[in-house]
Amino acid sequence: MVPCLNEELTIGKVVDDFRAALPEAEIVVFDNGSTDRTAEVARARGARVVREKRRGKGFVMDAMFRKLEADVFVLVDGDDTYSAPDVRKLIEPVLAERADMAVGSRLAQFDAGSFRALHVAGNRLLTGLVNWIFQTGLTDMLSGYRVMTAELVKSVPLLSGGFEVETELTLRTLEHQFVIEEVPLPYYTRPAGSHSKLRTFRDGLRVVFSIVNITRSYRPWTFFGAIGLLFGLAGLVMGVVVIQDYMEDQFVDRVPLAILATGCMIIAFLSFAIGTVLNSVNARFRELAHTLRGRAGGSR
Ligand SMILES: Nc1nc2c(ncn2[C@@H]2O[C@H](COP(=O)(O)OP(=O)(O)OP(=O)(O)O)[C@@H](O)[C@H]2O)c(=O)[nH]1
Ligand SMILES: [Mg+2]
Repeated sequence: MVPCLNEELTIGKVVDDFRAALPEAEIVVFDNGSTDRTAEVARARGARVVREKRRGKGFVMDAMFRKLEADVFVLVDGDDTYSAPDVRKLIEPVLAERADMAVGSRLAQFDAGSFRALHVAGNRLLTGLVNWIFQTGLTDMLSGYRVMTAELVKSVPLLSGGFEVETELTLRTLEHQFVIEEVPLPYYTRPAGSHSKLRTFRDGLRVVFSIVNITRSYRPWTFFGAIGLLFGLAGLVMGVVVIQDYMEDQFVDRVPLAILATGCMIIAFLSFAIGTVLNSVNARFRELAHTLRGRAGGSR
């Protein structure tokens, strides 16, 4: 599966390289109505071309996951930055049933110009945040080179439309208790004249929001606990001052501070309460999902 938007320079080579590396595979290019010759080139090289109306890599991946049937799914960008000859290394963990998803991690070995300024640091920061919140040990959460089982592709919903889709895919995969294995693979530079669709700050922010949103839904205790802790500590500090003030002469001089401390404490308790409620709701939903999967004859 190759998501493509205006990649006429590279798509031909990507299709050829993957045909050579994986002759048994069907190659499907998902195009968002490119204004260049992407679809034409892909078709001429023997790939099936599927058109997606909704613009955005996230929408395209949602369409791929819903429309295609296969035993094993390989996802790769159409900009010729990932290594086709290594595809079997990436398929191996899935075929050997060690993992439900194998991710080509780019941070082990990459060309000097392959990442733009800030992108390595940004990726490390975002991946680190996810590792911290979700207790994982990933090295490249944003890779576009992945191999997945059919079971995973058919059970992970992708709702985000843009470049935050890799984040969403990674986090939902973990939430569904699928196993991810990373394989260090090379990452090459986009050839001269071809253009990235990624906008550093806009898409970086969208990734951050997507991490925050998914944390709120999947780890409510972490999310609301953090808010509660913040307000609780603030309320405590202010409350201690007010209590000391009262101890001195049995009279509260700092009434506004007392009210503020109370407000903070109420917010803190509310946050903890919301976190606890959502945590229980989540737990019951997980039970339900587990049961349903068992009834459907799933092997998990
Ligand atoms: N169909 C479709 N494909 C897209 C869209 N946006 C990006 N793509 C494809 O998704 C792949 C990744 O996009 P890139 O622009 O290379 O983004 P990136 O690899 O995250 O960023 P760089 O490191 O700058 O290359 C490429 O094959 C794009 O053609 C879109 O809106 N529709
Ligand atoms: Mg790219």
